This record gives sequence, C-alpha cells and structure tokens, in this order.
Amino acid sequence: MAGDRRSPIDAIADRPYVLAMALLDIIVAPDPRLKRKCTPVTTVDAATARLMKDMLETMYDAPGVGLAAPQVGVLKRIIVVDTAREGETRRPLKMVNPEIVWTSDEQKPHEEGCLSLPDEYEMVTRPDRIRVKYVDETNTPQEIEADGLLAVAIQHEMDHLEGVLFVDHISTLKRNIILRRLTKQKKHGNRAVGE
Ligand code: GNR
Ligand code: NI
Repeated sequence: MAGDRRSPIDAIADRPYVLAMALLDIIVAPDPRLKRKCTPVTTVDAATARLMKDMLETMYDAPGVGLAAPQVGVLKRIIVVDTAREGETRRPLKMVNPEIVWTSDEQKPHEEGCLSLPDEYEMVTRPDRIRVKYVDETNTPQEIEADGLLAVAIQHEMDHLEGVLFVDHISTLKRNIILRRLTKQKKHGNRAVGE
C-alpha cells in the first residue's frame, strides 16, 4: 500500500552523518594564503579534530589523496592524507605538526596534481621513502615510514605548510605557463572549457 513507500527525504534523514558533514571551500591559486608559512598547533583540541574531519570529507569529495589546512584558509600545520584507492578500505591519516625525520637517498619522479591548481599535472622528483613524526587527532605522538604515493602525498602536503606548491619544483617556464593560465581563469570567472 502507498503508506509503506519511503520518500527520498527518509533516506537522507536516516543518515545524520551526511547531514553533519561540512565541505570546506578549497582555495585555488593564485592566492596569497597558499604562499604563507603555517604556524605550529600548540594544543590539539576538539576544534582541531573537527577541522581534520571536515578536511578529510572535503578531500574525499573533491576527490583528492591529501589536503593541507592552508588550502581551506587555515594557516596552521595540519594535513590529512588517504592514498587508498576508490573501493578500498579508507586509511585516513590526520597529522598535526608533521616533521620529516629521515629521507631515502633514492629519489623518484611522480606525476603530481593539486586541488589548488585544478587540471594541472607535472612530474616532480622527491625522496622515494620518508619517516615522518607527527601528533594525531587524539594528541598522541606518532611516527610512520612511507613510500610510493603515500610518501609523495605527505611531502606534497608538507610543502603546502611552507607555502610551497608542486609548481615550485618545476622549471620557471612551466610554472609561469600554469600560473598565467590559472590567473586568466580567475579573471574570466573560472568558466569551464567549451562553455
Ligand atoms: O589529490 C591530489 N593528488 C596528488 C597526486 C600526486 C601528488 C600529490 C597529490 S596531492 C593532491 C591533493 C592536493 O592538492 N593536496 O594538497
Ligand atoms: Ni596540493
């Protein structure tokens, strides 16, 4: 009978997690907030944990494999990373005040992109393996070793905390071409190709 039918609203009401989710705006270059050195977090409190949760949801929505606080306008030393592929179990890393304590001598090139440099991709060479110490969302000190895409993503996110973008690792010519393209897109109201 008709009374048994659920409206689409019921499905939304059954998911309070989705309703509580906060998607943050991602800053696109050029923007002075992407060039600033971020300040250390003094105490990991509930607001820090909430910010990292919102950053993760924003990152998954984008989608991306990492996000740094300055990309959402917060100039603090906070990053989130998850390099698990779509369909795999999520492996979120929430890192406060991350520090690289060891890098391998071996370096590897990897194609990088950035949510703050939409649709731009270039090869960047970085150490292949790293050890990173940080404080997690429960204020517990952690240390991990990373390689492959995880090592690339952590180094890319940590660069953001220094006001450094992946284009700062490529030739001036390539960087200027990308930055001029993004400046033009902002000026023209970010119109999509073909629009
Ligand atoms: O989603 C992202 N993908 C990516 C791919 C290769 C190297 C680094 C990255 S990070 C990027 C998301 C982002 O801009 N984080 O700051
Ligand atoms: Ni980035």
